[in-house]
Amino acid sequence: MTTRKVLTLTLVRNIADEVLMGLKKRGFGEGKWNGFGGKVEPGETIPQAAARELTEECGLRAHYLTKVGLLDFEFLNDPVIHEVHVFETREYSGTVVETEEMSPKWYKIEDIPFNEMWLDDPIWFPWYLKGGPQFYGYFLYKGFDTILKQELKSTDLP
Ligand code: 6U4
Ligand code: NA
Ligand code: NA
Repeated sequence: MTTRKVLTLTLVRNIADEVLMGLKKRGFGEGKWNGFGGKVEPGETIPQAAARELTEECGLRAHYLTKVGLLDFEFLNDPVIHEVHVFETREYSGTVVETEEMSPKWYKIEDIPFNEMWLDDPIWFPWYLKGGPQFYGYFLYKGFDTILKQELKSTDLP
């Protein structure tokens, strides 16, 4: 039987149009640059989890979160589907700080380090960066270095 693990992923954009990426220092995705996020805890909404994880991982407080996409990840021979809710914030306060989990850095769009990110990121990130409509993505991984199946389409998120 498959189960779903609900996660958030938040991308921060500044007025210079740079994207804040975090180098994950521990746990799932260690050594990869990524947005900020984690598991939704019991009793919180998905946007609340996104806001909490953002603050925990890089110190910023989101004033406004926009839903940009939904990603489902499956790993071959693993019954757990990772359901990742992707948000963007352009309105936030606070100071970017390094945390135990993440080492944050602003990237110009042309410098985003795709070769040190999840393999699926070069597929859906450009869609996000162009400001396209909300997207739905599905990726089936074999291990962490091979994508066996992929899908990316526009959708309307609730
Ligand atoms: P802790 O250690 O509790 O703070 P936790 O809440 O367990 O962290 P974590 O850090 O494991 O969550 O969450 C994984 C993060 O990685 C989430 O933000 C979602 C993101 N993520 C997972 N798979 C991804 C993938 N294939 N591509 C991607 N982001 C992914 O871009
Ligand atoms: Na996390
Ligand atoms: Na967490």
